[in-house]
Amino acid sequence: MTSSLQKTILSTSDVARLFNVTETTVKRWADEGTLKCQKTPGGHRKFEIRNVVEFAEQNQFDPVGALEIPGGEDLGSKIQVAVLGREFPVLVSAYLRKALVQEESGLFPFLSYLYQHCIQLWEMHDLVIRPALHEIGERWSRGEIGVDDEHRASYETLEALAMLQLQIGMKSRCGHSVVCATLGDELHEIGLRCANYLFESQGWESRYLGSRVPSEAMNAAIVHWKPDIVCLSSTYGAPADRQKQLRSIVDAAGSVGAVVLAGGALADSLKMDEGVIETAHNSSRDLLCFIQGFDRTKSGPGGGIPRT
Ligand code: B12
Repeated sequence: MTSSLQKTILSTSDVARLFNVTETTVKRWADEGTLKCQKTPGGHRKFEIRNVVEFAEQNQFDPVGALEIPGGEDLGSKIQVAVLGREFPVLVSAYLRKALVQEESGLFPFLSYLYQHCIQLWEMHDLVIRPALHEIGERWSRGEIGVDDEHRASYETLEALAMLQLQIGMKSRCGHSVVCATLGDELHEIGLRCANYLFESQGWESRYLGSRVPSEAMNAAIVHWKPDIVCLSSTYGAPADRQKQLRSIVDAAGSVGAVVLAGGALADSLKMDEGVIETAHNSSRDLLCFIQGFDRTKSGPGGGIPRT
């Protein structure tokens, strides 16, 4: 049975419930074409979640009703209340449970549920996933959970983010491109994935190289693809090694006029005296502001970058 948490298509009554309007109103929106819908052979209107979210954004409608979470979800009613009240600490606890307790329904249905209620991608990254994984790191360092739990939670998170991305889909291409990679021996990749999906959701073409890319391969990719931005994420590793690799990346990026943008826990230690590198942005929210204000013609140190 498909639960509401797993829905990718909403019915007329679901949409009516989300916005606290009658089904007749939803049908009118659909028939007028303001809210995109498909009709089943039986004539029922069906709504793709991405279209409902886009409709809500365009009309500045906030969901005021939470979709049902059927039986079996211990946290069901708490999640419903939290998603409407944007009580992020409750959503972080729910994420943690789902990441650590095998019997709980998975992380993708949960993220999808948040998306259905118009919680934005950057909010999921910065206010749910990041604090939840931070807590997992704390529990691991206190010896309360094993490395296996941490690995599983990471894997499930990466998978859930990928599935969510399929559901959200891409805005039409904006003509900009980015190369995404981590530095050195770095295995921490979730922050980079968040950045990658944010770029894609804004219509950027992303060449995602992931972690442990040899320096020469990374530089060759930069020179080949000539991206507008080289996006780096750094969490762990010896400063001297990172700095050396960074120097060569900045040179490669400079040769094609790309801006180098770094984030992650160690981003601040990546500041360079010279070269085009931006480290002022260290969250998905900042990154979104940056992407939305990006203007390659003004690129250069600090160029085209709105300070928040
Ligand atoms: C998951 C995890 C792992 C996973 C990574 C799996 C994967 N595929 O990514 C695994 C199990 C492999 C791992 C391994 C290790 N880990 Co680890 N890990 C973590 C953990 C729990 C979560 C990190 C994470 O994904 N966070 C979620 C993301 C969303 O947050 P984020 O990375 O900060 O990204 C956000 C922002 O920083 C920003 N951002 C990130 N990148 C970018 C880029 C740009 C351009 C912008 C604008 C923004 C931006 O936006 C993101 C969204 O908000 C942290 C705990 C913690 N406190 O962070 C420990 C942690 C980072 N790990 C740690 C350690 C010690 C290790 C190991 C050395 C353990 C070991 N002894 O083997 C190895 C190192 C391996 C290596 N060579 O890299 C320490 C690091 C301490 C330190 N700084 O020295 C931590 C802090 C745990 C701890 N409490 O001690 N780890």
